[in-house]
Amino acid sequence: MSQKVLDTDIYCLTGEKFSQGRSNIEVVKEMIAAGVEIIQYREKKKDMLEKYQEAEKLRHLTQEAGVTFIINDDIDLALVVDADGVHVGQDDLPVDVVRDLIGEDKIIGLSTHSPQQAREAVAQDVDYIGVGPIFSTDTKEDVCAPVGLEYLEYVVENIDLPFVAIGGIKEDNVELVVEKGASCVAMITEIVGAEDIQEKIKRIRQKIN
Ligand code: 3NM
Repeated sequence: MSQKVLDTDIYCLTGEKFSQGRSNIEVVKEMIAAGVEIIQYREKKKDMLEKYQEAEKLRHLTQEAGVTFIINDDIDLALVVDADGVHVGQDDLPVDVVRDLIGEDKIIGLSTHSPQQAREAVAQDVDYIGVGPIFSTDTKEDVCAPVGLEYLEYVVENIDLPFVAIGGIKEDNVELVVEKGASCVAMITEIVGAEDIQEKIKRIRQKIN
């Protein structure tokens, strides 16, 4: 599973407060219609009942479309909606504990922000890592300062794990990230905040490929 998990160009995440009044459901339908192959449900501020109800709907939509569906942080939620995996951060439960809970067949993604964290991830049972924030971003609270393209270069050269570049990536800087060797890029605001999400994804894709 791990070799194929990020075998795609764009990794989309939800973020309802940046979605110009559209619901996560509407936004995800647009992402799917645009041909996105991996989507992460990320809602830090909603209560669990609302997250459960949304994640259930998104699971059905993604399943019908054959889209990989990842849940941010909540292992219990990932299990109850039968998501394809979970994405955790450095301050969440340790990866071996997450693996015990979620089982062998699910994907585990881990956010990393430094060469040391990337090296540690290699020694753990993760299927892919997030590499960021590449550029400055206000989307994630408490995120560290941008690690820039340097950390990305380190990962490209030294780390044998699938990875996705994230943080402040936009249509007009995505080429820099791709030039450094990223083949999969994650974006929140640039996509969920776009007036025409499908058109935005199409243009970003043209730049990546
Ligand atoms: N994780 P935007 S940066 C969710 O560096 C997230 O691990 C990051 O949002 C990391 O595309 C980030 O709007 C926010 O900048 C990405």
